[in-house]
Amino acid sequence: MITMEDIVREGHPALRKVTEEVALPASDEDKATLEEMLKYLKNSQDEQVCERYGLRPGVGLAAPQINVNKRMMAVHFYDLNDKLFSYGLFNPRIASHSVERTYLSTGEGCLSVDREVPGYVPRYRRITIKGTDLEGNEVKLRLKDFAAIVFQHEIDHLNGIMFYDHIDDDNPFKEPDGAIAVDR
Ligand code: LHY
Ligand code: NI
Repeated sequence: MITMEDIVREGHPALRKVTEEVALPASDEDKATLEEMLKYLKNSQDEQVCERYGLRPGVGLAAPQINVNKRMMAVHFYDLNDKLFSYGLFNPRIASHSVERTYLSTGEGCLSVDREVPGYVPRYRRITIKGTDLEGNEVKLRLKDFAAIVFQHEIDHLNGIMFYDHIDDDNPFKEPDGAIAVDR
């Protein structure tokens, strides 16, 4: 199973690479890796497993974070309406997005960053994601607010981008133009 020992931290070159497209249909090995990533998220949200293995709770994970240079990401969380978003995706991409922005009022964190980085991270408020799920189905997801933020955070990892790259250095808590805050 994936534990915090497998998760690379800030400064590791894997986090700054643009990852490679996954050849589809996915190999058994790629599928197994992605399933493990999704399993990490579920484990990290299970109080007992989390405690026992010293996991840091997470809602999203991207392959470069376990030093795998491929376009794969997993998410597992409930949104404000208790709707479950649980996916392992190959080659996810933003097919379209709103002009309107959003940001998490608490700022963002990252399983690969062992410090707090204060500031607002501007994100698109609505996005449409296209990708391929663990069963090999092409999926199209329309996401907004918190769900949109998490997917954008993970897709950024596939392009070597960290959340704090988006924070305004001079004024970290500047309200992004035309943005609505999300509380989670
Ligand atoms: N995981 C973060 C986590 O806490 C994702 C995240 C995204 C947190 C947006 C807060 C806001 O689950 C990762 O760092 N994955 O890359
Ligand atoms: Ni992250």
